[in-house]
Amino acid sequence: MTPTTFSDPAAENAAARLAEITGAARHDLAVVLGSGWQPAAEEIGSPETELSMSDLPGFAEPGAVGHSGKVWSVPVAGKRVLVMLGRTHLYEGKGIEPVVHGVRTAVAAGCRTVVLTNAAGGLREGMAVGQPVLISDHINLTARSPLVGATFVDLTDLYSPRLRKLAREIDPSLQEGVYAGLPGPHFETPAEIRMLRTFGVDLVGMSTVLEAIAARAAGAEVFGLSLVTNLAAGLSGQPLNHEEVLEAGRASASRMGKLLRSLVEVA
Ligand code: 6GU
Repeated sequence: MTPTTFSDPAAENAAARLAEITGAARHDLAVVLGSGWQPAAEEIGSPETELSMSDLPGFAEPGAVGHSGKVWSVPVAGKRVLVMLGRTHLYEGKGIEPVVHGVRTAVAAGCRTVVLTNAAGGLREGMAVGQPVLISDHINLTARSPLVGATFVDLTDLYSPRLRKLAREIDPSLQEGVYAGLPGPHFETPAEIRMLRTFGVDLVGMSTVLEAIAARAAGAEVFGLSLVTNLAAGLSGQPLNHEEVLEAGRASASRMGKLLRSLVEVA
């Protein structure tokens, strides 16, 4: 991936402060963890430094339940990994900048690779709760872009084929799917889920797509991993709730974390 001339003063500021607090001149790889993924972070490694997102300029304190708003600097296999425990969602109403500030800060801090994880509803026949799915591509249904002006960024192979291949070598049972990112915070109606299926969507969630676009535009290699925390509306006969999403995250966190650790080692 060719580094771009992209620069974002807010991200540069936050990256400078991060370097000051952690004493690490640069970080190599960032991992953004979604709802309920906190225990997965521990599997990646022990933090050398833990800070609050509020210690860094430009970060909104994440509001959603299950997000702690911590940032860890973790040494893994000779790499310096930036783990973000939580993210800002579009549905928090703070605008698009705080949603992408984390990945932009990571890239400004030196990260050439951005790993995005999330909790998602499964749409595809045969998908099971607790199943990890590699994101092969996305459909951005937020009607927003984190880019402004004449930033005509190519999104072919947005989700790195190289990293997806490495992940499948680590775990050959991993499936891939297309993730649709919606603004939320409500879940979809059963009719919307039927529509999304006809669009070729396998996974639905409320994050990731804007961060992936911002990370690519900043010149990073992007990897996306969804955990199916529930089946999408109308597919299970049960109503959806956020607690079930968090619970499924907790149940699968250690498996997810081990996979992320292995990927970070070889990425
Ligand atoms: Cl079913 N929909 C959306 N939009 N986000 C989710 C989800 C469903 N399940 C987990 N996150």
